[in-house]
Amino acid sequence: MWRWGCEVQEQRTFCRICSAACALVVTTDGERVVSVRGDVDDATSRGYACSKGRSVGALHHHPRRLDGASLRDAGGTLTPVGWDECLDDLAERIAGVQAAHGRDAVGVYMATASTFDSLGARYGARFAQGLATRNRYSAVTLDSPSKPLVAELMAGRGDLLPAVDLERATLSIFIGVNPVVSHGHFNAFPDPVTRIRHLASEGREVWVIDPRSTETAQLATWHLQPRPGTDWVLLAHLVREILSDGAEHGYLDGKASGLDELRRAVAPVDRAMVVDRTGLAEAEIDGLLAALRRHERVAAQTGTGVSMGVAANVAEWLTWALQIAKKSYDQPGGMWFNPGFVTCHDRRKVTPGPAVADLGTPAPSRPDLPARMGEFPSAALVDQIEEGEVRALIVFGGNPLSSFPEPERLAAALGSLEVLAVLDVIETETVELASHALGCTDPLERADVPLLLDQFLPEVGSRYTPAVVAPSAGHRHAWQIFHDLGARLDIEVLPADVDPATVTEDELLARLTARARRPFEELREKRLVVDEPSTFGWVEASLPDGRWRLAPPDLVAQLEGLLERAPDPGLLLIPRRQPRHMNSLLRDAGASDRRDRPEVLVHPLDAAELGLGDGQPVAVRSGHGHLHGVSRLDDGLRRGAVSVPHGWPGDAHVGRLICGAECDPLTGMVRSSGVPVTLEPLDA
Ligand SMILES: Nc1nc2c(c(=O)[nH]1)N[C@H]1C(S)=C(S)[C@@H](COP(=O)(O)OP(=O)(O)OC[C@H]3O[C@@H](n4cnc5c(=O)[nH]c(N)nc54)[C@H](O)[C@@H]3O)O[C@H]1N2
Ligand SMILES: Nc1nc2c(c(=O)[nH]1)N[C@H]1C(S)=C(S)[C@@H](COP(=O)(O)OP(=O)(O)OC[C@H]3O[C@@H](n4cnc5c(=O)[nH]c(N)nc54)[C@H](O)[C@@H]3O)O[C@H]1N2
Ligand code: SF4
Ligand SMILES: [Mo]
Repeated sequence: MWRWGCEVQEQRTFCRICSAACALVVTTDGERVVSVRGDVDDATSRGYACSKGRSVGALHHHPRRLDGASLRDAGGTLTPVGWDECLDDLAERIAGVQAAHGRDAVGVYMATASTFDSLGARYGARFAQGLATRNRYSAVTLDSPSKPLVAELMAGRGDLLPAVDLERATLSIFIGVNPVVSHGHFNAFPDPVTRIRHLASEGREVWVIDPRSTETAQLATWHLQPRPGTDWVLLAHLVREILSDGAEHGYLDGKASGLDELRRAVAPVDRAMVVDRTGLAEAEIDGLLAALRRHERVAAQTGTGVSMGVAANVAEWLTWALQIAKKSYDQPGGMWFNPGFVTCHDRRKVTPGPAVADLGTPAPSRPDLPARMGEFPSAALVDQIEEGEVRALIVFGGNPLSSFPEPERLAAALGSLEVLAVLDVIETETVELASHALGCTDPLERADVPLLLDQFLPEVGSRYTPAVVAPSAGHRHAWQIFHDLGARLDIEVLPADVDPATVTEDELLARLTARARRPFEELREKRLVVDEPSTFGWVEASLPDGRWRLAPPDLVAQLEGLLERAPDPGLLLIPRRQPRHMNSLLRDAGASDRRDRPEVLVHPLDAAELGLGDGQPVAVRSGHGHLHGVSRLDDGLRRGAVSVPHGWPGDAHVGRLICGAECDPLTGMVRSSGVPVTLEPLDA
C-alpha cells in the first residue's frame, strides 16, 4: 500500500516475546511501526496475539530503548562511545580478569530473552564456551530445574517436554500453571482460550489445581484450590489409589520399573492427610480420583506454582508417575513429547546419554548447591561475586536485578564487579550498573527461526521471519557483538568459512537449519511449516532398559523428608504472571492506564482480619525481607494465599521476600512459592 510521501507496508512476522511464537502482521510507515495485530491467516495462532505481542512496536520505540554502545567513564557515568572503542575496552578487561584470576573469574548469565534470539543464543553459547568458564548461569534455575531433573531421573534424558495432546485428551489437569495468561510453561499455548475451551468441550474435562481462581480455572470444568505447596500430598494419594484401582498394570509390567518402591513411597499418604494438608474437601479429592478412573488416559501438566515451591521435584515426579500408571505418556489422549523440528531432528534415533551434564564440583562459595545442566544455580551468583570467584559478568537477555532473590545484596555485588557487560534492548536496572552497555537489535530488527524453542511449539513445526525494520540507533545483533568480542579474544564464534562483514542472517539461519526436517527455503517461503501435529512412541522407544523409572531413590527420599516436615503456618506467598508484561519486559510500555500494576491479591476475609481495604498500600513481610504493594481483594483466592506478581522494581520487588540460602539440594532452585508471609496495611 502506497500513500503520497510515505511508505505504509504490512509485513508478516512472528512474536518473540514468549514461546508461543504467535504470527503477527506489523504495519510500518517508513521507519515507524504503526500497528501490530495477530495474523488471521496463520494456522497455529489463528489471529491471536496477546497484549504483549501487540506491544512489539512500543518496545521498538521504547522511550528508554538502549541505543549503541556505552562505557562507564572515570567519573562513573555511562557514556555513549563507538562500538569499536567499547568492545576493545571490554575484550581487554575480560582478558585481564582471566589472566589475573583464572578462566572462571568471568561469569555469563544468559536468560529469558536470549532464547528468543536464535542467532544470538547460538553464537553467544559458542562465545561462552570459548571463555571456558564454569561460572555459567541461566534463568532455568530460577523457575523450573525440577522439570529436567525429573525427566532425567525417570526417562534417562533431561530434554523432554511433555505437552497435552490437545486433539484427543479427554481429561486434562493443569497444576499451578495458568496458560491463559502465561501461554504455557515449558510448552506453548498460543490462542489459549480457544484451546482450553476445546479441551473442556463435548464431555471432556479440564481440572485446574490452583489456590487462585485463575483465568484458566474460569474456563475449566472443575477447580480445586489447595493450600499452597501441598500438591504433592494430593498427587501421592492419587498415585496410591490409582495403583490399587485404575492403573494399566499390563503396561506397567512391560514398560516400567520401580513399581513396588513407588507403592511403598506413597503408602503413608491417605485421604485424611490430604484433607488436613491441602484443606480440600473429601468430595473434591474423591471427585478427581473418580475422573481419573472414568477416563482411559490423563494429560496433566505443572507450572511455576509447583516448580518454584519447596516440593517441586516430588510434585513433578508424582505427576509423571500418575500419568505413566495410566499409560498416558507418549500416548494419544495423554501427553506427547515434541521431538523438535530443527536442531533436535534426529533425537528420535539418538540413544540419549544423561542430557543434564554435571559440571562436577559445585561453585566454591556454595558447596551446598549442585552444578547441573552445565551451569551453577543462579542462587550461587551473588556468593560467587562476594567471594571474588566472579569478577566480571556478561549478561545477555536477562535482568538479574529484577529476577534474582535479595536484590539489594545483588546490586551491591554487581556494583563491585570489575566488569558488568549487559546486552539488552532497554535501560534496565541491571544496565544502570553496567560498565559496558551494549544496545541490541529488538525482535522486529532481526530475522529468526526458533532453533531452541521449536520443541515448545504445539506441533512438530517451525517458523521463519525476516527483519521487519532495519536496525536503527546503532543497535547491533547479539551474534555480531559476540563475534566481534570473540575476534578480539581469539574465540571462534562464527564458523571460520563465514565472512562476518558480508554474511546475512538468512545465510546463518540456513546453516543452522541444515539438518531440519524441511529445507530452509521452504520455511522462508511459507513462514510456518507443520510437519505433523503430534507424534507418539519415540520417547518410550528410547527409555533406558525400555522402562520408565517410577521411583528414583533421590525423589523417594525427598518425599520421606516432606512427610516429616511440619506444614508452613499462616499466610503463604504465591507467584503470578500478569497479562501485559513478560517478567520485567514491557512493565512500562504503552499508555500508563493500560499497564499492569504490582497488585497484591488477598482474600477479603484475610484482609478484614488485618483491617486491610481494597486498593490500600500494604507491606508484605517474610522472614527474609519486605515489599510494598497495593492490595486487591480477590474472593477467587483461597484463604491464606497471598498472590504477588514478579518483575517489578524497587519497593515492589518480590525477590525481597525470597531467601537465596533456602535452596533445593538436588537442583539449587530457590524457593519462591509457598513462602510464609505477613501483611500489614500502610497509610495511604
Ligand atoms: N503474560 C506473561 N506471560 C508469561 C510470563 C510473564 O511474565 N507474563 N513469564 C513467562 C515465563 S518466564 C514463565 S516461566 C511462564 C510461567 O507460566 P506459569 O507457570 O503458567 O505461571 P503463572 O501464570 O504465574 O501460573 C502459576 C500458577 O500457579 C499458581 N500457584 C501458586 N502456588 C501454587 C501451589 O502451591 N500449587 C498450585 N497448584 N498452584 C500454585 C498461581 O496461583 C498461578 O496461577 O510464563 C511465561 N509467560
Ligand atoms: N520471586 C520470584 N522470582 C522470579 C519469578 C517469580 O515468579 N518470583 N519468576 C522467575 C522466572 S519464571 C524467570 S524466567 C526469571 C526471569 O529472569 P530474567 O530472564 O533474568 O528476567 P527478564 O525480565 O525476563 O529479563 C529479560 C531481559 O532481556 C531484555 N530483552 C528483551 N528483549 C531482548 C532482545 O531482543 N535482546 C536482548 N539482548 N535483550 C532483550 C529485557 O529488556 C530484560 O532486561 O525470573 C524469575 N524470578
Ligand atoms: S502469547 Fe507470547 S508469542 Fe503470542 S503474542 Fe503474546 S507474547 Fe507474543
Ligand atoms: Mo520463567
